[in-house]
Amino acid sequence: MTRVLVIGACGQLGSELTLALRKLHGENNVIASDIREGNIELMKGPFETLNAMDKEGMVRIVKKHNITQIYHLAAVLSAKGEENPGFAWELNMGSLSNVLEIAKEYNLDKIYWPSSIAVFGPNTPVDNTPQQCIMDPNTVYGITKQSGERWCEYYFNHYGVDVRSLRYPGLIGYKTLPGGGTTDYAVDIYYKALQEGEFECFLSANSALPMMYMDDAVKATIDLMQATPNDIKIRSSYNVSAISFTPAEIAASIKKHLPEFKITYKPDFRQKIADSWPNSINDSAARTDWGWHHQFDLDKMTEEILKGLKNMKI
Ligand code: AKB
Repeated sequence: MTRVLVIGACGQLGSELTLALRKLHGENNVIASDIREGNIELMKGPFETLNAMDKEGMVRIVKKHNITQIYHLAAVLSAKGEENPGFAWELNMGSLSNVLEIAKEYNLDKIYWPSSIAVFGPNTPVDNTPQQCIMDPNTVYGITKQSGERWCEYYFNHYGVDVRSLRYPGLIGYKTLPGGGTTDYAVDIYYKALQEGEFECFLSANSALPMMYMDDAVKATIDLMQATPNDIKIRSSYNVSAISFTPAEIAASIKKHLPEFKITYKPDFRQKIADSWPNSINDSAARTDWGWHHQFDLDKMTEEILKGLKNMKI
């Protein structure tokens, strides 16, 4: 029987992925865990308080719930990581090492760990960035994601741990707010458009970045984890892509619904991070190997988010 532990379940991705996993595997077979409690919906199912750096605590939960799969989502993101690089390294790498070691020691069936477009850097080809190319990340977050990819592949090659990973672009959902990322402006903009009718963007008008609506991110993750092991040809992390847009383009998409909406630009330190990342991603390996395809373009996503936020009375 599949018994899942989600680490970092109360974050932006975790809150939605955990609910989807509960639908798939059964409410009581998916244990959410985080350092703090999550929203009401998430807390309806099983929950354990866990600091991702606490290996003994993790082992205790794995044994208590007979866990067979771990989704390890806890991480310090790009912008936040630059405030305290030493801590970001410790948390991101230490927690991944704990999970991989536990998977090896307790013979777990499968592990999921997210990587990011932050593995790319200033010398990476910016358009249609290939799966394999120069990777010279210059944020601590990107360095941990690239090291993590190497570590995952190592555990697969040397110890047979069935670890799978995606290089997420900026993830855009509205149900739980993200924290500490460079792509987070693309979530905040929808809240500000409805609440204040205007938004000051910390990136410049023409900074194109790869992005993905949360429903597509959840689908990509579950599709990858459901694929048969032989179809997973890449054990570091797969490029996945959906849409790519600039702040000016997302503002134009919002204006179709809220014509009075105004955007201004005041780039800060996050501009440099955005400038070091690709504009768009080539994900042909994911599409060929396990059939990845996305469903949401920019306008469809805008429509969904504005409708959802209005229903939440934002
Ligand atoms: C961030 O902006 O740090 C993240 C990411 C692209 O991994 N959303």
